[in-house]
Amino acid sequence: MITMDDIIREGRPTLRKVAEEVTFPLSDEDKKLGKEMMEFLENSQDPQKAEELQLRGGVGLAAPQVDVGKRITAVLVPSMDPDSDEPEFKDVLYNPKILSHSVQQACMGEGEGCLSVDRDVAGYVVRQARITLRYYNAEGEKKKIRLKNYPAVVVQHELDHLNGVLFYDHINEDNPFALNEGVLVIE
Ligand code: NB4
Ligand code: NI
Repeated sequence: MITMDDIIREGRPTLRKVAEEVTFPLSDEDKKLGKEMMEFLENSQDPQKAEELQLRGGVGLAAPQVDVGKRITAVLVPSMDPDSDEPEFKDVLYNPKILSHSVQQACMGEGEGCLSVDRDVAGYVVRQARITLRYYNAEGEKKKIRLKNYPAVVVQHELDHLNGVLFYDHINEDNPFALNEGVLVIE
């Protein structure tokens, strides 16, 4: 089981490297890692388990964060509708790639946090509002999906990890809350 002790923090070299693609059929190791990463997110979103295991809440986790330099990420975006228990988006993504994106940009109104960064870094992280994503699932099936707003931002945060990029790399140092016109602020 993955816990906070398995998550490496900024300063560790793996977080700044470009991760390697996985090959298909997936090895048992790559399948197991994907499952464990999703289990971490599920536990982190379960108030009881998160408390017991002392987990920070997470909606995404990328393999480099557990010191594995492979292009694997788990995403679990809960539904925004409190009456639905169907997640907004849930999957383990192998070799994900953004095929195209909107001109429109978006950012989280609260800024972003990262399980590999033990401090608050304030500021807007401006990303693409909508993306067309291609990835392979654990069964090796090719998926092509469109995501917008919150789930699109989460996936872009995770893809950054696969390329050695951390969220604060995108924050304007001089004016962390500077925003160009037309950027959608996700509340
Ligand atoms: C990834 C996110 C940072 C910004 C937005 C948010 C949380 C993360 C990092 C975009 C992607 C992890 C991976 C949350 C959280 C809302 C949903 C459901 C119930 C608690 C949970 C809290 F925890 N970010 N943390 N940060 N990362 N929303 N929520 N809630 O997930 O570093 O690379 O459980
Ligand atoms: Ni992160």
